[in-house]
Amino acid sequence: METIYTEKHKLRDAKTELFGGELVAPHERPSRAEYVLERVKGQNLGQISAPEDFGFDPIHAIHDKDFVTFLQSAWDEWEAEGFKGEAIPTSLPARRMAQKCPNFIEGKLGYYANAIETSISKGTWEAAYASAQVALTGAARMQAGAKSVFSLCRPPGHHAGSDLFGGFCFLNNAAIAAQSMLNNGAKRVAIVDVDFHHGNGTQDIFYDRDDVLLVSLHGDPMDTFPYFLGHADETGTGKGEGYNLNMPMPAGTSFETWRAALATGLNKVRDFGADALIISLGVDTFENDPISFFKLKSDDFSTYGQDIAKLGLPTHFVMEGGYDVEEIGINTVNVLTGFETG
Ligand code: Q9C
Ligand code: ZN
Repeated sequence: METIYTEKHKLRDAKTELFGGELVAPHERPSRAEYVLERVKGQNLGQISAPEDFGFDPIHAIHDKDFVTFLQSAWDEWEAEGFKGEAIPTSLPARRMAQKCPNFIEGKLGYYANAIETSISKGTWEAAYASAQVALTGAARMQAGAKSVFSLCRPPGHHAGSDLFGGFCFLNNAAIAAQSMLNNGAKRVAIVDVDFHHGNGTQDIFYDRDDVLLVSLHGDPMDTFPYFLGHADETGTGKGEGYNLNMPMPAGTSFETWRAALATGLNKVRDFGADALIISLGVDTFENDPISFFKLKSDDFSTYGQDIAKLGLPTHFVMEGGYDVEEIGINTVNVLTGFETG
């Protein structure tokens, strides 16, 4: 399987994440992608290629133009104010508050945030743009007939909505890849999000559509991030009704339970008649993940990679979360090699 990767991910190197009331070193750090890359090389997964540049059009096909402009200029605007720390909002438009975007950068940050752990730092935009281009290059490979491809995206994307950032995400790489496939001839694309956290951004983007099926397996949002979306009764709206399947699960969920949910999700994908499958591949379901509560072991990742292969669909793996940095290379590549042997 070919891997798409660029060193530009290293430009996303924030110093701070708001966690437990403290500013800590971010869980979403450059070494994550480097561990995965090393393992890809060590296991001879296949060729490693640099992304092509598809420009802004495929990004604007998913994201609001003003939001994209905001991401591009946020750090410069923040720095110009002389603030000492990294850019985080302090005031958010909560229930019943005006939806007008303010002029001042601190207000803009609040307007566009769906979570505030994620500081915007110098280089964040450049890395997020490159990450989207990695996913677009993966999509182009699929369109050219590849059976599978691995887009080693960083920063991740599934918490980013059309005009929202947060949860370590800025641009929704998987959604951008899905839309690009549709714009280039695919009729139906399924996204199966196996990251521990609910893909709230992806759900928001495709909620009223019947050409993208979203299946998400995740920690119950009553008990974990992102808290406000991801419940089982969110099934889609309008013509999108029935094209969103959430499977929230409780703390301590075993692989056996998780695998049964995956089987349900894969059956739904089969019935949907997808031309192509995108896996939002977060490996924070691992038992030792520092911010999650499922109990998957390293071998389980190989097993579910095989389960996915049994669908027989062209499959694009897009990297999302996973924070036990030492093990994420092993767990990620186990899914990919499991898929290849399945
Ligand atoms: N107490 C992804 O996996 N904060 N994002 C969690 C834990 C945010 C995760 C707080 C977690 C975001 C792509
Ligand atoms: Zn996650």
